[in-house]
Amino acid sequence: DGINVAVLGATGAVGQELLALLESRQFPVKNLTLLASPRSAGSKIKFLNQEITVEAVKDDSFQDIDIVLASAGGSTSKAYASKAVAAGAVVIDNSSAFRMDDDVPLVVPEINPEAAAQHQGIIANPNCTTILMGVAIHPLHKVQPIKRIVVSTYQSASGAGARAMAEVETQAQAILKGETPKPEILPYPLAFNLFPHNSPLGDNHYCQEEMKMVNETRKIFEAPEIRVTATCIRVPVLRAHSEAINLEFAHPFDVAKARELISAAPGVKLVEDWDKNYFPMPIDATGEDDVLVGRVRQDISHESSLELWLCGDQIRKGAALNAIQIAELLVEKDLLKLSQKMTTV
Ligand code: A2P
Ligand code: 11C
Repeated sequence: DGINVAVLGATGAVGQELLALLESRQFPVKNLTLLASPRSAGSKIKFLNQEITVEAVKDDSFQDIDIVLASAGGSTSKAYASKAVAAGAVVIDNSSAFRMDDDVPLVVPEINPEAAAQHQGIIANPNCTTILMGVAIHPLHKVQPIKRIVVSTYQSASGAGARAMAEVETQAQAILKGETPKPEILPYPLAFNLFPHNSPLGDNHYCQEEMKMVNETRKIFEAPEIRVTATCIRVPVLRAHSEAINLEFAHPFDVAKARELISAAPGVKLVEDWDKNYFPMPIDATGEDDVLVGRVRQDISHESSLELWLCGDQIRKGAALNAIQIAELLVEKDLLKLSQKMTTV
């Protein structure tokens, strides 16, 4: 008994974290298949007490697989997700390829676990910035609907992958030696610098990363009326993202009540020491499952608005942990074979 799991993108930053979480959360893995590009085929990765050989993903890689955890980029997901579903697997996809498709649930287990039951073979994991913001603000939205969100992000290198993280470290070392390294993975120097997110810009002058925060939040909250504006910035931090968030409500929201709700919410930890001026920092959030929230305060410029600040591990709750929680939900609620049932009925 157990679940046959394939990790697509097993050699990447998120893939590695997926494997660590499958181990540490004792996910009931029967067989584990590790898939990546031909570049990594033949390399070995340790899982529990086994050495597993990485295979180059192929159309027929998904026979007998129950769950595919995909984190190998949108084009790889587009190429292989339908093959995996046709072979009877459920794909939990970390890319942006299917998130806004009507027949693909976009799930954050703390917010909309019920949406997972509607899957037809693919469940999408939201963008990291959206997940982190969602778990922090949904507890307030449930009590009084949010009218408008103004968010600014401070996004770590991990969001651009393992090679971007390595580039920031080597860049910093080179700069300290007086050299001027040429960026290779990231578009601009990131060490001792920052830049607006480099995803493609739309006609409205918002980049794709910013529009993900707008559209995905509305879909997960099932609240198309929420107005959202985002400014996304890449900062020289290795793996935790931060966000400054302003929430506007129809009526004033008691700040003490907001703190209470955030403290009690799953997946979130209130971290604030107003006397010591101590609030969440990316180094505190690194390696943590919870999103750290603090500086919850009344907006002095608007009576019905609150301000808050958060830091969350981009690779964990922003990606791998959320995907594993979805996998756990599928097992717990017996939702794995739903797609097969639907096609055979
Ligand atoms: P590989 O290591 O063989 O390149 P990250 O986001 O940390 O850069 O990781 C990306 C992951 O996606 C890696 O595991 C990478 O494998 C995998 N990947 C990238 N392109 C492809 C592809 N065309 N087919 C399969 N896997 C891919
Ligand atoms: C970043 N959030 O930090 C991005 C990376 O849609 O999953 C992940 C993009 C996505 O750059």
